[in-house]
Order: sequence, then C-alpha cells, then structure tokens
Amino acid sequence: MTDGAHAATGPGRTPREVATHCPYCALQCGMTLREEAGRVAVLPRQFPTNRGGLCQKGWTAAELLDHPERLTTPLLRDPVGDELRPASWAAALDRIVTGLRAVQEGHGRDAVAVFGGGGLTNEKAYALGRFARVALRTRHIDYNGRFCMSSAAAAGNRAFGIDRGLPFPLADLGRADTLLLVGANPAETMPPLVRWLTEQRERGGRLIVVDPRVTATARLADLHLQPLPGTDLAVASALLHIALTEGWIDREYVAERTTGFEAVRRTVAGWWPARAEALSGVPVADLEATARALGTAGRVIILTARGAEQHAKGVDTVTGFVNLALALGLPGRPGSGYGCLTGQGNGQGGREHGQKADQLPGYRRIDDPVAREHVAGVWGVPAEELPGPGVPAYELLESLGTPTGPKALLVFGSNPVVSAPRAARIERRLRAVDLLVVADFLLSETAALADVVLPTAQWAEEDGTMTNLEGRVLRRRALRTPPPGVRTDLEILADLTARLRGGAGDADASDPRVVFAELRRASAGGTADYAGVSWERIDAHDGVFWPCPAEGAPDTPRLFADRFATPDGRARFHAVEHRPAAEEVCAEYPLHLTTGRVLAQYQSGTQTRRVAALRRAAPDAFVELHPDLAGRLGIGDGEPVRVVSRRGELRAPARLSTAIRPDTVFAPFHWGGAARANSVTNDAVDPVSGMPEFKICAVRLERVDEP
Ligand SMILES: Nc1nc2c(c(=O)[nH]1)N[C@H]1C(S)=C(S)[C@@H](COP(=O)(O)OP(=O)(O)OC[C@H]3O[C@@H](n4cnc5c(=O)[nH]c(N)nc54)[C@H](O)[C@@H]3O)O[C@H]1N2
Ligand SMILES: Nc1nc2c(c(=O)[nH]1)N[C@H]1C(S)=C(S)[C@@H](COP(=O)(O)OP(=O)(O)OC[C@H]3O[C@@H](n4cnc5c(=O)[nH]c(N)nc54)[C@H](O)[C@@H]3O)O[C@H]1N2
Ligand code: SF4
Ligand SMILES: [Mo]
Repeated sequence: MTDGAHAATGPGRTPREVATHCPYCALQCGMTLREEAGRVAVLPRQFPTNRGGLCQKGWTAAELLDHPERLTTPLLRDPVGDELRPASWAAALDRIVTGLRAVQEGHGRDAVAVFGGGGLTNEKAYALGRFARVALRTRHIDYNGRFCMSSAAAAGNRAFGIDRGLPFPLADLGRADTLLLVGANPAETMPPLVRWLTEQRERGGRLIVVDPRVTATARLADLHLQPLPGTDLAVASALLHIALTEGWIDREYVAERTTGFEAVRRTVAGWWPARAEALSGVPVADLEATARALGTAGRVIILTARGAEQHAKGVDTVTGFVNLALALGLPGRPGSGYGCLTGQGNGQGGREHGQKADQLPGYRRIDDPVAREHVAGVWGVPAEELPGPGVPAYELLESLGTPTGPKALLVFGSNPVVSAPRAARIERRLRAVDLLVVADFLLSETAALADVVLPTAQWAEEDGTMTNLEGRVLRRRALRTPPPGVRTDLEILADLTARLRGGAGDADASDPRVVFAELRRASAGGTADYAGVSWERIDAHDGVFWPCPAEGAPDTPRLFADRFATPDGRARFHAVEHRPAAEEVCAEYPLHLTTGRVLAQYQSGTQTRRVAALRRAAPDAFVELHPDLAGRLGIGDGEPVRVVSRRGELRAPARLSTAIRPDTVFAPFHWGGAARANSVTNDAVDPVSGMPEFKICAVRLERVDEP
C-alpha cells in the first residue's frame, strides 16, 4: 500500500500529506492522509496505540469524503409533499432561529433540547455545551455517550473519584501476567489492539475472556467463560468470594488505600461459586481458575466494555469488578489496574467538557456552586443565569413532544432512530416535535426525519483535538477545506449563536484553536484539567495525558500511584448485589437477545453502510443462533427470521453458529428499517447512570414463512 502510494507520485506533482487519526473508534489509530490529484489515500502511521495497524474501517475512511451521497447544501422540509428540499444557509438558519424562538416563547427556555455525540471533537463538545447553556439557556442537553460509557463512568467516579477509561497507557496490556476482559470484543471492535493481546500471550501472560459468545477475542483466550447475559455481577462476586477464601486479598492495600471493604466482604460471603454457576452457567472450576489467575499473578489488569456495562445494573456490575480489583490491590500498582475500554472516537473527551446533562467543562458538576462560578466567569455570564442539570439521554428523547417535554431538538453527531433503545418509540417522539434540526454530512435515518438538515464538515476537513481511550489528548488535523456549501459544526454553532443574539457572526467563535484555548481555561482546576494541554505540546509528543494542570507541569499517563481522586485519597468499595435483568424470559418470550457489533460496520451505520468494501464485508444484518435452537424451531441457515419482543420485532436472515449459547440470540445494531435491532431492545435504564439495557431482553424467534 505504502509503495503503491509512492509509485503514484509523478514528477512535478506534490501530494499533500497530513498526520492525523482515524475518524471512528476510541483507539484513534494514527494514520496519514495523502491527497493527490483530488484523491485521498489512507496510510498507516506509527502511533503508540496502533503501532502502524489499522482495521478495515480505518483503511476505507476516506471514501466518504467525496461520496456521491455527501450532503453539500442545507435541506428544509417542505410542508407540501412533506419532503426535504435544498435551501440556502440563510433560509435554513432563519427557519431554525424562528422555530427556536417560537418554541421558547410559547413553552419556556427548557422547551429546546440539544443532543450531542462522543464522536465530536473536544472543541465541538465544549462549544455545544456552552451553546445550550449560554445561547439557548436550556437545561436540556445530553448525548449518545449515555448509551455507551455512562455505567463505567459512574462506577469509576464513585470508586476512584475520577472517570478516565484507562488509568494507564494501553501498552501496559502487553505486559500483564493476567488480563481479564469482561464483555469486550476488541478483535472486532478495536482490531489493532489485538497486538497487545498477542504480545501479552507471547510473554507468557494469561488472557481470560467473559462473553456469552465465542467471539474472535474469546478464541484468543486461554480461558473463556461463557455466562448467560446479565450475570456478570454474580461472576464478579464469586471471584471475590474465592479470592477471600483462598487468602489472595491484599490486606495492607485494602487497609491503607481504601474504605468500605467490610460491607463488600459480607455481601460476597453469600456468593459461593456454585451459586454463581447456577445463575451464569460458568462452571465452578472455571471460576476458581480465573480467581487463581487474578489472585496469584504479579501484573493483573481487569477491563470491562459494553457487554458488562449496557445493563440496567451496569453501574453495579462494573462496581463488582472494581471491588475485585481493589481487593486484589490492583489500581495504582505498576502494570496492574482496572479500566474500561471507551468506545467512540472521542468517547473520553466527549464526556468531560459539558455535553452531559449534569456537567460543566473539566468534568465539573453543574450543581456545584464553585464550578458554576468558575465556568460562568470564563463564559462572561452571571452564574445564576446558568441552567441547572437536565435529564439523561433516554429520558430526554422519550419526553420529546410530550406536554412537559422539549418541543425542539438539535442533533449533532448521533443517529438515535437506529441507535436508541426501543427505537420505534423514539422515532415517534422525534416526529412529534415542532422543530427537529440535524447536523450531519450524510442523510442518516434521523436526519431524514428533520425539519432542517445542516451539511457539516468531515474529520479530514477540520482541526481539533480528540481524547482517546487512554485519556491521551490527540490532534485531529485538516487535510483540506470542506467542499463548497458545507460548514463545520463550530461554524454552525457560531452562526446560530450570532443570529439568536441578533448580531453578526464572530469568526473567532468558530476557530477550533480559539475554542480550545477557552476550553483550557474552563477546565482549569477541574477533574479533567486540560489547562496545560496545548496543540503545540500534543504535536511535540505523542499526545498529552490529562490531567495536565499547567504548561510546565508533567502530564499523567498513570493515575492512582499515590492517591485516588477522592477527598481522602482513598478508593471506595461499594457493596453491590446481583439482580435479574429488567425483563426476564417467560413462556411467551423464552430466549435472551443480546446485541453488539461486527468488525466492518460502525455504530448506526450511517457512515460504514455507505463504504463499498465494508458493505461487501458485512452487507446485512443477521440473527446469530445456535444450531440446536434452530433445529428445534425448524430454522435453516440463511433463512429469514423474526425476533419478537414486547416492544417490536426485527427481521433478518438466521446465522447458525455454535459460538453462541443455545438460550441466547445475538443481533448487530448497525442497520435501520426492518432489521433494526433496537426495535426489539428494552428501554429499562440503570438508575444511577441512565444507561439503557441494550445487552439483554426477552424475545421469541419465529420463521418468516411468507415470501
Ligand atoms: N467494528 C466496530 N467497532 C467499534 C464500534 C462499532 O460500532 N463497530 N463501536 C465503537 C464503540 S462506540 C464502542 S462502545 C465499542 C464497543 O466495543 P465492545 O464492548 O467490544 O462491543 P460490543 O459488541 O457492543 O460488546 C462486546 C461483547 O459483549 C458481549 N456481551 C453481550 N452481552 C453480554 C453480557 O451480559 N455479559 C458479557 N460479559 N458480555 C456480553 C457480546 O457478545 C460482545 O461480543 O466499540 C467501538 N468499536
Ligand atoms: N442495540 C444496541 N444499540 C446500541 C448499542 C448496542 O451495543 N446495542 N451501542 C450504543 C453505543 S455504545 C453507542 S456509542 C451508540 C452510537 O450510536 P449513534 O449515537 O447513533 O452513533 P453514530 O452511528 O456514530 O452516529 C453518528 C452520526 O453523526 C454523524 N457524524 C459523525 N461525526 C460527526 C461530526 O463530527 N459532526 C456531526 N454533526 N455529525 C457527525 C454520522 O454521520 C452519524 O450519522 O449506539 C448505542 N446503541
Ligand atoms: S481500530 Fe478504531 S481507530 Fe483504529 S482503524 Fe479501526 S476504527 Fe479506526
Ligand atoms: Mo459506544
């Protein structure tokens, strides 16, 4: 590939090149973009996280830049025929501002809501939060990270006083003696990360994977635990029970660095391994082998991802594994620890700078008077004018257009029609608002419902920063300017702010460097302190790890060496108890449905379903089921099936596989229409984090006999 690109460089032609990162997931693989004769090629680049590796999505990312379906003009819904038609920017922005004013005059400021995304740069996430609180003065802003990261974030905050997905660099994985992955399938969701797993095993380390399916990741493991979905907390409790019985607890660490162990000890005393086996189906011998590998090795890392987290008890489940890690003395011990694999490109930074309902920049709480005073000072407004906390994403979407809910919604960087739980209901709510505005570069299923669609720039057309799964702040660098007719998200927010104020646009407000400088000041002194992170400093190193409180101060690749971010510096145990899934199987809905990802598609699929090579690799949705189950139901491989829950159904071809438990079926969520997995999923949410229960609900399976 590299050779080919060089060969194409003819004499006299200077290809343009820029060092940047992939637009998709939180691994943020380093890549070089090279433009020549109008064509953009992706070349792998050495970076500490991917070490030159890219997955198929990264390789093909540039295809969308000049895609024929790219939006290059605003679209306005024409009431005649109910169609979206091209319009000028002036007409589109006027329609938005008129609509927002009408809604706020009729129903109050909170009648306008904003929905963001974990794919937005730090600058955009920050600007979106400021736009909601200062220009719109609404309390209603939240984002899709609520569907992604929120359970691990809440568990991290309450245990460690800080939420940074990995509190250590990714490279530590390669040196772990024991690595436990719970509900994570990085072989498909972050393929270049497998290098670290390979290195780990080559050094003689043990890899243990907990997943109801024999995934590509599970196949790499020395030991695979295959629990029933929704039983991870029972597994975690049994592991701690065994560690206690065997005397593998780090008593000195527990005494000196933590509080609250006694209550946890009492709770897990009741979780003898046979009880966990009865619930989860994981054999006692495997639980014992896992506990031994964790309890007796030197460098031990425990990681969770969405499989363990996307449950109505996600926070408690993560807490169960955090308790285990603390009891073994892992967090802060060199080479050891607990972490969560953040998902979206800026899933980490996107949850730090104020697009969360309860948050101000720097991971500050919006209900903290000192934080309000500080941020209001940076924004040049009185603190009492800042709204209070809003509500989490699902609650927000679900209330749209209801008598007490918001009547207008602006969406930046999400496609909830495909990705929200119980999506048919959310689709109805989105149709019920007076004004729906979507900024996107492609006509997503959500944009297709909008009253106004704003065409926005893509990743290779803008500068900014992203914070990867390690808490490392990186530079996204523009290769070219956006096509004519397209504006950046920052320009859109600046234009709307100016029009709402009745004033002229402010070029500074849309300059990512200027916005980042302000973000640094707004975050200064907060938990996620970026005050010392400059673009120059990122450029001079391989990124900068937050917290980094001053230009001259070191950054923080590793947290917790001496203390935790709690007031007393100690980590906190929380006693947590297993509880059943929000919806249990019954005679009518006898199977468990779990949902997740495939390698060649990304999220709601707006982007990757339009890339030819990815469409070839993963053309359609499917329902994965065990041949024994298929035999009982008379379903053959490839035959169309219907998955039915209390909320709706999905239709897709059956994919028979012995890799899944016979009592569970799996569907990827990357497709809309009849194959939409989220027509079926449960909208029960975690009481602490607001995370929906994407990973388990009760369904029945039917053959589709009609043609
Ligand atoms: N190819 C691809 N890569 C992606 C993405 C994508 O859409 N496509 N999205 C990115 C984003 S935003 C995210 S959040 C990450 C997600 O990354 P992952 O968390 O790795 O992905 P998932 O497939 O959602 O879930 C992981 C595994 O959880 C298992 N699982 C299901 N239910 C349970 C359960 O109850 N317990 C346990 N232990 N496991 C369970 C599933 O079988 C699945 O293999 O991926 C990122 N990378
Ligand atoms: N059943 C089920 N549902 C799930 C999950 C699951 O495992 N199972 N996982 C959940 C998780 S972890 C996540 S993260 C969510 C993700 O689901 P979504 O929030 O829908 O995320 P994306 O599909 O990435 O949507 C991003 C949209 O914004 C556009 N976009 C991309 N970058 C930008 C930008 O910079 N600016 C603007 N304005 N637009 C942009 C894209 O074209 C796309 O249409 O799905 C959740 N839904
Ligand atoms: S692993 Fe993630 S960041 Fe790396 S190339 Fe693939 S999608 Fe992009
Ligand atoms: Mo995610």
